[in-house]
Amino acid sequence: MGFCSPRVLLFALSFLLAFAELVIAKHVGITRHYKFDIKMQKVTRLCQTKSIVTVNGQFPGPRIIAREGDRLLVKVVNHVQYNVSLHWHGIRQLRTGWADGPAYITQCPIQTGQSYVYNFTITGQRGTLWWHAHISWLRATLYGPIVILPKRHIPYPFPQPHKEVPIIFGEWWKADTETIISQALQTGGAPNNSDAFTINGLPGPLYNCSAKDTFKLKVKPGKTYLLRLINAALNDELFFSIANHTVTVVEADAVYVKPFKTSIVLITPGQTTNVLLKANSNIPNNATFLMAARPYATGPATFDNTTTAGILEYHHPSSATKSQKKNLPLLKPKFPKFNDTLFATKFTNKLRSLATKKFPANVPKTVNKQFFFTVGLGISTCSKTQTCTNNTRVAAAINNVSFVQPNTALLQAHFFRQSKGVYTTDFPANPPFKFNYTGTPPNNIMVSSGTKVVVLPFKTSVELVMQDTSIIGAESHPLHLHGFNFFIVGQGFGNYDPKNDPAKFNLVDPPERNTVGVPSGGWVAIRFLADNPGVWFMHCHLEVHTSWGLKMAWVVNDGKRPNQKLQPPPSDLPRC
Ligand SMILES: *[C@@H]1O[C@H](CO)[C@@H](O)[C@H](O)[C@H]1NC(C)=O
Ligand SMILES: *[C@@H]1O[C@H](CO)[C@@H](O)[C@H](O)[C@H]1NC(C)=O
Ligand SMILES: *[C@@H]1O[C@H](CO)[C@@H](O)[C@H](O)[C@H]1NC(C)=O
Ligand SMILES: *[C@@H]1O[C@H](CO)[C@@H](O)[C@H](O)[C@H]1NC(C)=O
Ligand SMILES: *[C@@H]1O[C@H](CO)[C@@H](O)[C@H](O)[C@H]1NC(C)=O
Ligand SMILES: *[C@@H]1O[C@H](CO)[C@@H](O)[C@H](O)[C@H]1NC(C)=O
Ligand SMILES: *[C@@H]1O[C@H](CO)[C@@H](O)[C@H](O)[C@H]1NC(C)=O
Ligand SMILES: *[C@@H]1O[C@H](CO)[C@@H](O)[C@H](O)[C@H]1NC(C)=O
Ligand SMILES: *[C@@H]1O[C@H](CO)[C@@H](O)[C@H](O)[C@H]1NC(C)=O
Ligand SMILES: *[C@@H]1O[C@H](CO)[C@@H](O)[C@H](O)[C@H]1NC(C)=O
Ligand SMILES: *[C@@H]1O[C@H](CO)[C@@H](O)[C@H](O)[C@H]1NC(C)=O
Ligand SMILES: [Cu+2]
Repeated sequence: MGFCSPRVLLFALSFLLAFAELVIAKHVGITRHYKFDIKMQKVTRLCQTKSIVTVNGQFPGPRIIAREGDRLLVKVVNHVQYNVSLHWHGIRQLRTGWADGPAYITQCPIQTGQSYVYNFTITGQRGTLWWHAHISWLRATLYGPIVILPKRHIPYPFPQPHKEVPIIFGEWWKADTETIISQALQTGGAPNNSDAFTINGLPGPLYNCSAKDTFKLKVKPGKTYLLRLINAALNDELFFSIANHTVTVVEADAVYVKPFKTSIVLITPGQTTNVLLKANSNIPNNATFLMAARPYATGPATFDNTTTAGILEYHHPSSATKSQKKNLPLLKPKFPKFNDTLFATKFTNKLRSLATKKFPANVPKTVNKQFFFTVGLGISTCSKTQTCTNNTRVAAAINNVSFVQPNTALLQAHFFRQSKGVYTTDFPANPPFKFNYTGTPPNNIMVSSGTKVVVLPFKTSVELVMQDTSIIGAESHPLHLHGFNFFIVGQGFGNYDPKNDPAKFNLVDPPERNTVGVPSGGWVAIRFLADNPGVWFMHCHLEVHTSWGLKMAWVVNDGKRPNQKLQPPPSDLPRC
């Protein structure tokens, strides 16, 4: 029989078909194009109209919807007077650090009239993430959800919801937010508190002159809804609750967790949490419940002590409704005290990775390098151009180093081996000296400053303990790491004890996230594998603390193989 006999051909054809099917089943990612025009838009909230920076005139900004494996091409065109850069919060950006976005870390800002195409692939992630501006305080109004669906034909590890609803919390100032932060940096004090929190851009009925700006979610009894919660507030961790309802937490920071029920969710700026809401089948038609969010606040400063609310409204299928007509009360949820750290701890301790065969928790079991970082506030001297009281200003630091923003992007300096005069590689692995971090602070509360990084060889397994300090005041700090997810292997109160605490670490099913609240007056231990070459920002996601210098960067060197190296910069990368 010859090679081209019909039987051989048929065999070859069926083999090819089977192969093609295999490839299709594996889901070949597609490329999704978005155009983001940064422009000003007049918006009225709380009876006050102001001009805000938006994407495409929308507030909150447009939703990005993609599937795991897809490539995103987001063309950003800057039509406003401000420098802009956008960050795709939680996206791993494997070897594509140029698309990560923090200004002066991975790119120079997109200046007025310029554009830049963010080009990246979503690899190994599905769930809720979000995008936001990453320069000054522009993220106050420049933010939106990123919904990453699983690959085609791959189900959720929980029942398919009837509907999926992004719920993005924001923080609203009546005044211009760029003026707020520049004024604070000028005087060296704390920036003015916000006037309201928002749900999907709307403050809701608990504020004056705001009832018409209320987010409403209509539900059908018996159906299940997936709420994709995102905390985009600038400076406040939030409790979220729906009157008379419990929700089931199923995912945090785009990683599935072991489901658990709760009536209150705690979410820090930078975090996302997916919850299932079952609309009860025995609730009367048109019944309404408030869904609300208000701060969890532990710091020394005052805060915006207000509550944003939306309305959950029940709608029965029309036939059953006609007869009854009742005036049903609007039920309000109950919240813990604003500083209920015990509640916060109980909540975060419930978060556990799924740790199944399909969704393993790949916790680094061995550690190559250990770091101990103190995080907290301090003071610094003022420059001549500032107008400070007593010549001091509030500052914030990691290991007593308050980060000074460079004039060019760290990633460029790293890639082109031109770090001289841009950054130094001596970021300390430990604080300069030991003290009772959560006790009486040392007399000298001055911080030092610099543009310092930690350099890590490719695939270093890192253990990092972050210790809150009580200098000026103990406070929960939501630390966010770019370029990686990390495992939260332990947390506790007081001073971290390197002798006894590691024995209690959870290396089996710790939660995997990109943002973690360092407990107020306590510590948290995380582990991550430095398998992503580039320069990766780590900072407090309370924007006020970032402005004060609570930030640093990790430089992860290339590996040996071609697919372990940072890609070269795109040709349209903005210049400084
Ligand atoms: C996006 O990046 C990929 C991989 O580096 C590259 O092949 C492609 O040409 C880029 N696309 C655009 C529009 O820049
Ligand atoms: C901040 O608050 C102070 C005191 O109330 C006020 O004088 C100042 O104008 C406010 N700043 C802005 C930018 O609104
Ligand atoms: C709402 O307006 C009333 C009357 O003007 C005022 O007394 C009250 O303090 C305001 N409440 C808030 C939360 O601003
Ligand atoms: C809501 O909960 C309260 C008590 O927590 C209860 O009295 C009330 O009947 C409930 N209402 C509905 C509509 O479920
Ligand atoms: C915040 O407001 C609540 C009422 O909503 C009040 O009970 C509480 O004392 C206030 N807390 C602070 C610190 O102002
Ligand atoms: C529910 O609300 C709709 C529209 O708001 C109204 O037409 C209907 O009569 C109401 N039904 C009941 C039972 O109150
Ligand atoms: C919470 O705040 C109250 C003041 O409203 C204070 O008395 C209490 O000690 C604080 N609790 C904690 C745990 O800090
Ligand atoms: C400034 O210094 C004086 C004298 O040391 C002190 O009394 C005052 O409280 C200080 N003011 C501030 C705002 O720190
Ligand atoms: C640190 O200070 C706290 C609060 O004053 C105290 O309870 C604790 O015992 C001190 N720890 C050490 C190790 O001295
Ligand atoms: C921080 O650095 C400053 C300036 O070098 C120094 O005076 C201070 O003692 C240091 N503080 C701590 C807590 O390390
Ligand atoms: C915008 O960025 C460029 C490049 O870093 C810088 O030279 C310029 O001063 C910035 N402009 C503003 C208004 O911050
Ligand atoms: Cu902080």
